Amino acid sequence: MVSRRNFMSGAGAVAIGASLVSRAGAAMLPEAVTMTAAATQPPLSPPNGRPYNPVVTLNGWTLPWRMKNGVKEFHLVAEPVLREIAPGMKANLWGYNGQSPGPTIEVVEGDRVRIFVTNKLPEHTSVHWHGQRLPNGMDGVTGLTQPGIQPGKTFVYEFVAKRPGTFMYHPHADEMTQMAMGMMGFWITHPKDPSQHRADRDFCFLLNAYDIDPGSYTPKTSTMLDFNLWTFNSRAFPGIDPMVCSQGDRVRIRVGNLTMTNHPIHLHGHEFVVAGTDGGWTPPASRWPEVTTDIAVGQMRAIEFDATELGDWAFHCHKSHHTMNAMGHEVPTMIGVDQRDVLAKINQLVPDYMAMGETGGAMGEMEMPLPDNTLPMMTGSGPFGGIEMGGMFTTVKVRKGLARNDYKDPGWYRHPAGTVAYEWKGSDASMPAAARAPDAGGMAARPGEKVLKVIKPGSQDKH
Ligand SMILES: [Cu+2]
Repeated sequence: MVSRRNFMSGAGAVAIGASLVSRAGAAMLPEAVTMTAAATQPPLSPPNGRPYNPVVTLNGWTLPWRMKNGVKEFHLVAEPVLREIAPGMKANLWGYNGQSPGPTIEVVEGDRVRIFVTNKLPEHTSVHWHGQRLPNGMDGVTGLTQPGIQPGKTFVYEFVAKRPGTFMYHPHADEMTQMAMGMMGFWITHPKDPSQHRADRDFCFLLNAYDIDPGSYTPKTSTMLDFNLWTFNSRAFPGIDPMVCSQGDRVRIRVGNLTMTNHPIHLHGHEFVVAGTDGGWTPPASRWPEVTTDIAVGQMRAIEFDATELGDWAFHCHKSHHTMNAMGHEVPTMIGVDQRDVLAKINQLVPDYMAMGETGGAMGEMEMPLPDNTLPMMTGSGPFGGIEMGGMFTTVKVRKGLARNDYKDPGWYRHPAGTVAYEWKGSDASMPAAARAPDAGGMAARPGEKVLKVIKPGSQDKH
């Protein structure tokens, strides 16, 4: 899926001697590799340079480089892209090298890195290397440390990746627009000793958010709070791939937040520790077990756990509106409202109208006509029916005995007999007292307990 569209552009078809190749090469940009797919690509094992254990970018990929006189050279192209948010919805975003977010850049502690940035956007841009120690003039803040990169121009950034850890990149130029359009990417600096901070599976992705009206394709860039698409790496569930692990693996998940609000990220079935932040690796003595960690705006967290428990474990933002998609946020609460009469009247005027939620939401499996190019609010189905989730939701799938580099979706977990919650089929009398349904008057009393009748203020006046 990697296309080499600009490969050796400018080299021409002239046979040249070896000594000329390097001189011609010196004037040539590294190829601008581009990606056409939104699926998770396999880890890029380093073909040259110092060894490291590569990461897997969720619904993303790692940018290839070339080595030139000991310098790692990358070529980022800032450009408009068409990103599939999930099957059934595409968005006109801005990104790098064919996708939003841009490709992950992976280097090794101590590497000298040269990044060529070509601007194919209709306005100026820059790239800020979030979290890096570098010369001030390489920090990428338009107006402050450099002039903006004008459309059609290429700038060069060069620095030594001094500190191992997890970083991000994004523009510091017309940020409101450029971040709202999806311009961001991940940066990993691996430790120079590959036996340090080792994980068997090392995933990474960015949290991002868009405001795209149902039926349209381009984000509203002035939105400050009311986003309607909450995404991992510009993908919404069920478009987000699972994170596949082998039982017993040490698993790391690195998450950066470039939305405009915080996200409490929650893993089911396992406890994790926060092993890294934007500031670097956390000292082991400072780590405590968590099942949810809040990631503030502009922050990065690397969580680690042992994948000991087999199954399909939910992994999601714990803000319930962030596990929803675009359609249906403006629906009034109808719990307890008998809508039959009014529905009959509305249906004479609007034949497709559906009454919603007399007994709750129940929208996960609802089929209603949608405008083109949008995603229903709660969607995705599993082996037991509708999952009723969208947005920032995926699964960690733990299976026995997977090969080290096997990341393909193993399908749904097959639960051993007797390990799935089941319907009670016995008699009411054989149920523990606490589990019996309350009678109409209020809470069921245990033997010897008094039932308090509560009279609310005002309720007596009506008699
Ligand atoms: Cu969230």
